Amino acid sequence: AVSQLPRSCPAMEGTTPLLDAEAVGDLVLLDPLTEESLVQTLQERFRRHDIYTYIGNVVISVNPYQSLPLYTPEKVEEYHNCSFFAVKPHIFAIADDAYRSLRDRDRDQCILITGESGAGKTEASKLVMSFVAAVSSKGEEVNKVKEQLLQSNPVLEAFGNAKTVRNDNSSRFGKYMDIEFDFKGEPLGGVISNYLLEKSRIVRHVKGERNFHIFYQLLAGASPELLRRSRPRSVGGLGVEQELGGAMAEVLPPLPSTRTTEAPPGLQALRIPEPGELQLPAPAPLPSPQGYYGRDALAKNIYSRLFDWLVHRINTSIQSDEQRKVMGVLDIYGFEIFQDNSFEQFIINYCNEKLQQIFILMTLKEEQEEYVREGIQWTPVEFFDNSIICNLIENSTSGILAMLDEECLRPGVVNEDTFLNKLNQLLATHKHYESKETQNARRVTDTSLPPRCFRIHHYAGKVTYNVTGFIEKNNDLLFRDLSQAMWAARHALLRSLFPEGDPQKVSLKLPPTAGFQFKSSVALLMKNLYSKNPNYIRCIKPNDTKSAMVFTPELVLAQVRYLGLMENVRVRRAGYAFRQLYGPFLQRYKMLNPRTWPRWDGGDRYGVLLAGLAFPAEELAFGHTKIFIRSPRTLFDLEQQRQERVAQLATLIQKVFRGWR
Ligand code: AD9
Ligand code: MG
Repeated sequence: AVSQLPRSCPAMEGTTPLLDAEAVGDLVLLDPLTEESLVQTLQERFRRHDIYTYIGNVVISVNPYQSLPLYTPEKVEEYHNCSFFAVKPHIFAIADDAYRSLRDRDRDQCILITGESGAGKTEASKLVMSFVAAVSSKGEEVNKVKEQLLQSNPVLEAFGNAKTVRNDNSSRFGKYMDIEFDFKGEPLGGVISNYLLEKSRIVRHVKGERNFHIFYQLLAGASPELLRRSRPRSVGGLGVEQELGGAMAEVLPPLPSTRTTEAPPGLQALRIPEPGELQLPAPAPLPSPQGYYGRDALAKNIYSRLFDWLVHRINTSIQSDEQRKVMGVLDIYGFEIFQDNSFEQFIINYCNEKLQQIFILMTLKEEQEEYVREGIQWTPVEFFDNSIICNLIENSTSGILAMLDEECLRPGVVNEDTFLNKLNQLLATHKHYESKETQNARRVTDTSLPPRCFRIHHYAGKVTYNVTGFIEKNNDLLFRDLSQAMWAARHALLRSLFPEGDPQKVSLKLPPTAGFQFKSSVALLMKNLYSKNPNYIRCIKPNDTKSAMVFTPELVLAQVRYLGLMENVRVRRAGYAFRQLYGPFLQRYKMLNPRTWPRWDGGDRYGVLLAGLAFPAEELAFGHTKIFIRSPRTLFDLEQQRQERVAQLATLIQKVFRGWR
């Protein structure tokens, strides 16, 4: 009988996907909130293939490691112009919300995607891009732009991704892409910035991993005849074949001499036809350690500069002259805690520390702005401010990076021991810094901290860094005669990659250190992000075996910690856990009050409804357009009452129908 009811009857409306009692779709509504309940909820949802969960407007995405029917054209349609509360949590819902806000409210957006290696960041960034491409308007010109934007992914992945133990398609660089739109919301073009390519992979990688995809693709795609000529296949679409083709021919020969534990198949085939040509790049006799160093530094430099050039080249083809509105998508390595952590982890974790800082600042700012907009009293929230840790690393006089730079520039014998000593002296009392020396001074005996190490208490956990290699990696020096040899190359592109090799332009100034460059680009990125409306996608890897349907709670818990999700929930519900526009709220709960349902008896409906619901006064706040509910429990009470009422009504209606028959 119930199936004959008119569609608009409230008794027919299901539970909102967010208020699913066993596995809430929004963790802000989790009650009680503990690490355990949070992980359990994610697990239960994962079991049901509900891989997306919210914390307010933050999406958590748990990698399903299988293809789920979640991204079909029908799904795009479902989430396009969707009402956030009426549909299941989804990455498309966030993309849609961001896109609409950009198009209709003229607010620049940024989408920040973080998570550990293999958690699904790159897939998420591609889903966002393809959703925006699908819902924005069509037309020949626009489609060409969209195609170019989407096509930049495979090119960058070929050169910047590699198989690692964690991920078969691991991005070995950080990427930020601004997609530019006109005032109607049509894509015009884009700009890509890249961060910290893992160039050491060119000369060394661990067993079971591979070098960058491009080398295998070149070899797999080339005919024996082509291989003999060392000319690769075109990369298609972006008009870079000519320049790149020649460049790769120059880049390929040095590879056989590099130390890879697993030589890519076929690389041995390669010969240097005229060994005489090696005379120029090998001008100075060096003891073997320096010789190896010079060789590796050259290979790394050629590749990383080529990668920068490629990004620049893609930018020149996708950049538009005008831009009205921007949506930035950031796909960057998450926090890393390994057995051995070195300079790279230090830099990556610094970046994540900055992202956490901006996350807290922006979430609080956004909350505050919403309260002001809605005319609601704002009470400041207690939260952990990680500025102290950011400062420990980046302060321009006493930060760890500054001290490292100082050590790198110091004349005379420099080594990491003097660097560590300096840190120990200057940071002896810093709450977030620890080493064997400071531990001794503080009379802490912790046998887990090895020599030559310092430990930082990051927001996401304690990480022990070994200083070995810090100075060399930060200096990142290329012998001058090598850059001069490259500058003398006949190949125009190769030559252009080494402008400092021009003997006319010999400068006595040392190039900026790797740490300094990274700090500056992070600062620029933060400034850029801060000017935009943030949207977050937090990716979680459910297991270490890339298996579908396996959820390892301990692994997830560790990520929940270093993604700062508990803090995230706390900040989100610091004021009011739940908010909704009056219209949908009234629609949902009007049946709870005989004065608002089935017929409204006049007057202010919200007032009438809420007066009838008998809430403690401090549980509610009334904004200009939204109602705010302080604790999840109140909302669940309300939902409970609604469920009971729905059941009651259903029985009643069935009785009536039976009476008719
Ligand atoms: V890394 O830091 O670049 O090493 P990501 O980028 O976080 O890492 P990636 O997006 O590359 O991870 O995802 C890893 C693999 O997980 C993909 O190659 C897919 O096989 C799988 N994956 C990720 N997201 C999804 C998804 N939404 N649906 C199905 C997925 N499979
Ligand atoms: Mg990736």
